[in-house]
Amino acid sequence: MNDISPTHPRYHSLLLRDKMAQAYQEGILADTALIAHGRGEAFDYILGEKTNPPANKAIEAATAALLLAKNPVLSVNGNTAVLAGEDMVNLANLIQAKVEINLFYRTPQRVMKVQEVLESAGATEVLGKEDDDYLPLEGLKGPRSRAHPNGVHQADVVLVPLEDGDRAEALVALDKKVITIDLNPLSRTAQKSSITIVDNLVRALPLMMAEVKKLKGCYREDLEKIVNEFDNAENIHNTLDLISQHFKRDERL
Ligand code: PTJ
Repeated sequence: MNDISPTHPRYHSLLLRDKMAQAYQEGILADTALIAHGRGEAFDYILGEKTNPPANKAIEAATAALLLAKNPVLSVNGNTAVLAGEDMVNLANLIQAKVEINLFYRTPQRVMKVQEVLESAGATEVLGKEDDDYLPLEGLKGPRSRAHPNGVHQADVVLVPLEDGDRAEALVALDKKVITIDLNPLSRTAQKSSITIVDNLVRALPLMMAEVKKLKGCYREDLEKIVNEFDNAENIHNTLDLISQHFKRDERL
């Protein structure tokens, strides 16, 4: 771990970089994980490294959808496990969701390492392990098409942070409500998902847990109203507006 001063203006971002670099050395992450992280950092910088109003709106809708779900599943890849494994497990416990590993660059070694991260974060049941049964997800090829019969395969609502576009699209085509957390509002995943939270995973998950506590006592009709009134395309459009305002503001520099 590098010695980073808490007074450094990019302290939190540098801490996360260190965590990712360390996890890469330990073989938890895919070879391209740091590139994906860097893309996320660039968008986060443009978004002011804060949770913006459209993200808060999506967080509310996503939480309502998860509370309404019969079989909610939280899908975890390498980046998600390293950046926010504990928050994913805590959120799953809070809403009684299942946790399932799904890796784009799947190897038995990485699956075991991600499983270890989740178990040491307190997960008692992890699906998608190397020896687990699985059914292929229609419309997808390769290892990422693996879906646990009691997990993603039968889920009605799936949270897929930092997902690839093909898998998000395939899940939507199977009539599942797909919630993603992705800092890039232009990614295919962001555009194709049912509810897109354009925010950093590390900020969005604690806010989702706070929202669960807020919405837990609500009537189903109130939760349904929140979900039905949410317009993902409009919300992404509002995020893109924020980004363009950011650039206009900086024209003076
Ligand atoms: O562990 P694996 O094998 O499943 O591989 C995981 C990665 C992330 C490497 C793989 O799925 C991949 O290549 O993803 P992409 O296609 O690069 O997409 C990752 C998306 O996540 C990009 O749109 C990034 O902007 C976004 N992103 C990166 N870091 C964050 C993020 N979004 C939210 N919070 C972040 N911290």
